[in-house]
Amino acid sequence: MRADACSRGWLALAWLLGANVALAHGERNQEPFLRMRTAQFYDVSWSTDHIAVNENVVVTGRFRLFEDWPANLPQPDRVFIGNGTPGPVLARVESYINGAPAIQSGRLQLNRDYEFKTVLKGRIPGRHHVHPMLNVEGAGPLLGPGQWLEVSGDHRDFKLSLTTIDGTQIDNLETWGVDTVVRWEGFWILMALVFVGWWLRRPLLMTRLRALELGHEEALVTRADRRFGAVFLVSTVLAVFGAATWAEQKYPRTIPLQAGQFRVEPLPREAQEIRVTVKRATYDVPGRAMKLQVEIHNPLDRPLQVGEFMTSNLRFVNHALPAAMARVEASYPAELLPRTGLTLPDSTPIAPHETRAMLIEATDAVWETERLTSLLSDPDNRVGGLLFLYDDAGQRSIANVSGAIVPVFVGS
Ligand SMILES: [Cu+2]
Repeated sequence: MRADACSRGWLALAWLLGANVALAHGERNQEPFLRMRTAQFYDVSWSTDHIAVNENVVVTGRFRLFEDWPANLPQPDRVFIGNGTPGPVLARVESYINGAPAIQSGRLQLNRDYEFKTVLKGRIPGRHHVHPMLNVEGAGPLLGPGQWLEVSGDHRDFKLSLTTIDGTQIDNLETWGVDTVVRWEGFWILMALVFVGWWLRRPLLMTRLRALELGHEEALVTRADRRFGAVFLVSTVLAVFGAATWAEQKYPRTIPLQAGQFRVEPLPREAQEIRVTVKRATYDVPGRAMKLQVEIHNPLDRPLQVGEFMTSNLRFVNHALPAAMARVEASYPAELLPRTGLTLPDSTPIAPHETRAMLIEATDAVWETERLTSLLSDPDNRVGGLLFLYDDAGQRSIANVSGAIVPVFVGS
């Protein structure tokens, strides 16, 4: 949510300055190493692009925690699945990782894949950018792709009703218990006012300083003051004790949500993992082209073809491969699907058990517009992403791609 708050600030500033801004919400401001080498989201889809207040949108997909996780980031020892939206415009009513409820945080493993599902309920009307998101303790929010969602209706109609495990019916969680909070806050504010008022009704500051200077400090605290102090102390302790007892009796069963951690097994590994070694990676600055010279070993008994290179939620798809094109969901945001896709100077299938050196090119202005070219000034200068390969039966395999990248400033 840090990114949200920050980008809202910038949006407000840009609006004040009369600038024409695109209404996304700050995902492009994250450093490239955070976006290219942490959580790699894929197969993400949104059940709809329009809901009314109180209706649900379901976001599903998978992510892989990248093998070449940045050394300067903490490991994903405590991870929480959420959603990246501009503020609490949706209420997350359900979340799952690999089918298990992901209400709590938990440890996830690097270089493994997980399936997620979140159910989000429309709360505040408007046009919102909705991302799946992983919060990794110490590393911050890691965003998946964002899709626009229209929420129509009236916020005043929003209702979050549920039945607790002890059978208590909660008509609307939004307002439930708020009266009690207001009453107690009011009580403590009153106590504070009485205490401060007691001392404020006297002559203040200069008079008291003068008394101190003359050595009359005893006159500053009277017997009545001491008695008041004692009564106040006792009544404060009694109020705290009484309130705790009252709450204990009214709500005898409470379960702290975040006290435990969830444990979930990652999805099974692919039977035979495909090894991709990056021999040389360059970014052609004037040509806006990422060129990866790789060596791919095909351990399978079927020929393989490169179908897609995915990094930072951008999908460079090989348009010549129907199996890869079929995997592009209709709901996937168009701005994250560069038009030229993936260029392969040598597109002949990699034969079973062959090791092939090949060039993969991803050329698009999106490197600039998504502000990924600043990776050239990242201290560790590494690029990362997933390579999707398909065999002749359309079966997909996913391989990690990572390596050091060198900028090329002069056109070749
Ligand atoms: Cu966004």
